[in-house]
Amino acid sequence: MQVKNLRDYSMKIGLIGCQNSGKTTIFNALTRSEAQVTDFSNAKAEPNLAVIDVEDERVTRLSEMYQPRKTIYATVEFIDFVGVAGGAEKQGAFSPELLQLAKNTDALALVVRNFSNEIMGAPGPLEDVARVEEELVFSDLIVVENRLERIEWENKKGKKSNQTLAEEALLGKIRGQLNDNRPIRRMDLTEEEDKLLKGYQFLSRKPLMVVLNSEEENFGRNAEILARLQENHTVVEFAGNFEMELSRMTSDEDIQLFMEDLGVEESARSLLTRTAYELLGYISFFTVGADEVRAWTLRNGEPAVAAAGTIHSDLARGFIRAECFNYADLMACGSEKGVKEKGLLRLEGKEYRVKDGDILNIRFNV
Ligand SMILES: Nc1nc2c(ncn2[C@@H]2O[C@H](COP(=O)(O)OP(=O)(O)OP(=O)(O)O)[C@@H](O)[C@H]2O)c(=O)[nH]1
Ligand SMILES: [Mg+2]
Repeated sequence: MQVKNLRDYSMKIGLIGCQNSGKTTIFNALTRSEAQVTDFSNAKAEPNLAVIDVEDERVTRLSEMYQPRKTIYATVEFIDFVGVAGGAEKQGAFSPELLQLAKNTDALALVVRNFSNEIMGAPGPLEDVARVEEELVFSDLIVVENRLERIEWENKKGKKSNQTLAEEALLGKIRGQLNDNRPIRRMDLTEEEDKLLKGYQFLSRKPLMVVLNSEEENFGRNAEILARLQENHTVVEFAGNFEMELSRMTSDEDIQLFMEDLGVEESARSLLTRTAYELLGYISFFTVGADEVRAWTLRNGEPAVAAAGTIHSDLARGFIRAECFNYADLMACGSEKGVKEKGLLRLEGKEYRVKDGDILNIRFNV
């Protein structure tokens, strides 16, 4: 995966799917927005955008403990795209502008309709997933073909370099994969190959999860469809309409009752962001103090010096040690003092692999 600096970073998740699959409904539920939901497909080409805090109870509890002046949650941005048309309208399922936006996302959430609708008829979630995947593959195929043509033209002019030869070979391999209707996501690419693809933002390479948008009446009774979808994808199930109504409710007690009633254990917002973190291999670490309690995002497996760099480049440059304890230990001991007394405060070096829930204080000198 491409390395990017996660400082001031907001994870971007694009909601894509066929027309009328409930993307805007789910977007509203996730972001407590009131974007227009229609039965007829939206001619409006502009996607809806919203940035929300990542619900993380740990940040809330840390904030209660430290009473800081500022509490900063990680954020996630949702982008609600126009639906992918089927049949004859298929050409240009993604307009150039949409394509550009979709390319800048970190992950895609493919919303599939699992409710009947007067206009669209009975749902076909498996077919819809296949159709949208095809659309992603098709969009990448165009990019690959164009680039290969360009390379060939340059080759003819005698501009061969080892770099372009390697790129040509790799793109040829990818083209074969795409022609077999297989997303690039499923290819095992070497580090070398990954580097060659740095300038590309292939849609079928984006981490993707499927959101099965079920009718309230059927929610929780779709084991068979879920199992089929899970053969190839990470899947979550929502009852979109229900979630949208839930997001408009203000009483925590009512929300709890409604959720219990339908057998929903976790809010859509929390489930989706948590799944995205897992899909992307992201973890959270925290910084705490009287001034600020803050959640930061890091890729799983990254060392303490990278965590320091996420906070500020100076902290990475002048890194001495990381004072480190874990959120779970803090909660068990009741205070930072308790953590120290139990000997659970550690001093870690640059190479220490940061774990989800670590609380770090970077000692540095520049
Ligand atoms: N029964 C039922 N209807 C839903 C659900 N989610 C969405 N709908 C309905 O499906 C229709 C389309 O919903 P939208 O959220 O606008 O769908 P969309 O995917 O954004 O549609 P486009 O942007 O036009 O592609 C509306 O009439 C919604 O009320 C659901 O969970 N259950
Ligand atoms: Mg919509």
